[in-house]
Amino acid sequence: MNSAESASPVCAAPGDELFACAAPRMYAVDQYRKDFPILSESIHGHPLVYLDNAASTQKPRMAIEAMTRFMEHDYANIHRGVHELSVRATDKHEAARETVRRFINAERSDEIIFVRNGTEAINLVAASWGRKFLKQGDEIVLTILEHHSNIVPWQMLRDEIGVALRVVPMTADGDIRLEDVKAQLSPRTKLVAVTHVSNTLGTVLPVAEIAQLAHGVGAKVLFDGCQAVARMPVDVRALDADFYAFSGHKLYGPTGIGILYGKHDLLESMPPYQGGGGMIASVTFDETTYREPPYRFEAGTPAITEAVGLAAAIDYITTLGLNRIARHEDELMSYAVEQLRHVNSLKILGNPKHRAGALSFTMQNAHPHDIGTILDRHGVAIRAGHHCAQPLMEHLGVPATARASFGLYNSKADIDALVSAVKDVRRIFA
Ligand code: C6P
Repeated sequence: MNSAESASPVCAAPGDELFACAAPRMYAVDQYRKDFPILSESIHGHPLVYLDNAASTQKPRMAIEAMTRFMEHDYANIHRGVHELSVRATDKHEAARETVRRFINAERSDEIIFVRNGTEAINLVAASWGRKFLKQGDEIVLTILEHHSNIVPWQMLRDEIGVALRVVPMTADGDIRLEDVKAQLSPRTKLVAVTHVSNTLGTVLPVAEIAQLAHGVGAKVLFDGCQAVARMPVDVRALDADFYAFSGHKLYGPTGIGILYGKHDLLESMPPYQGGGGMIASVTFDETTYREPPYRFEAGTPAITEAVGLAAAIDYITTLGLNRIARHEDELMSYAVEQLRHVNSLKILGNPKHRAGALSFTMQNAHPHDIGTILDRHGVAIRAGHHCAQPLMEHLGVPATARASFGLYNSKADIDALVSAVKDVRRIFA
């Protein structure tokens, strides 16, 4: 059974759009949960309540089985062999690229570069595009909400080249306003690199409008889509993204694989990021010439099995429908905010207009790590820490937060378990 067959109770009608059901039916969360074997685990004697999806999502059986099947029947290295298995593996790897292209509605599959994760995707842009096209005095605009992966590569470039970083502040609610973005733009702005969804406050940024503003001053845009792609339809052409970066493991796929999307003309103008096998047209000891994108940026043996798994995961969630997943998660978020608001001594951080995925909170007298540890004893997995967003933590005046984050398989019963466990924390630290 392939992933489309097994996950198709809802959107199987011919003519269904990629992201929307022609005839939306009930969101069958209990049914989808069965597709994720790990969700039937018990933790400390409790059924697992997995609310750490912003860190990494669990894997549907269809993705696990696709990888096993590939390794048992089709596995070999790609591009280099004339033998049957190498041809099959190459075909599957390229088919996965096409699946990703369709998923984010890129125009061409050679705009899809396989990397290790979202972090590597951003580093690739900094090291290749940044080094070639930026010079001292140029400016890169970020926001206060960024993950370290979308801060540190630009700081490294600042230290190397002398570009300046400008930071868009947020409102007291944790929103990014377009006027505040505009205030940071100037003819010196060469890149606006912002997250699509904050991994800490869950803020959804107005990225299409940000792209318009950035392009208005002649700058390129890079969107960090790590927290967006699994929970809302993403159309890189509608967003007019120049670059879009994300990880496979937050998209119900395996670790070790991520994606950099780049507009074709931009990629064509960029030099390689790493040298090695697979990315060259010819090599002599005097000179090397490089292949066209995306291969120019894919030195060495890539994560072949993982590409197959990622494609299966994308097939799975596409069949469920990204719009339906988004609506389900929006409902869960509203329910969670409503329930947690009533817990004494608990403070939810931020109140953005549109919050997706992640909900951060603190509790009086209890350190977030204590909260996380006690919740774990109840079988509830959340994350506690700075979430690789230390500048945001500093701005919020906290060293860390507790963070619950949702996935397509979470239910209101999971939120009830969270609230009940959080009340136990309150009781212990009262
Ligand atoms: N956030 C979390 O929030 P990697 O590690 O490369 O797969 O993803 C990095 C990354 C980049 N941008 C955003 C917005 C992210 O949320 C993340 C990963 C995880 O728990 C780990 S800190």
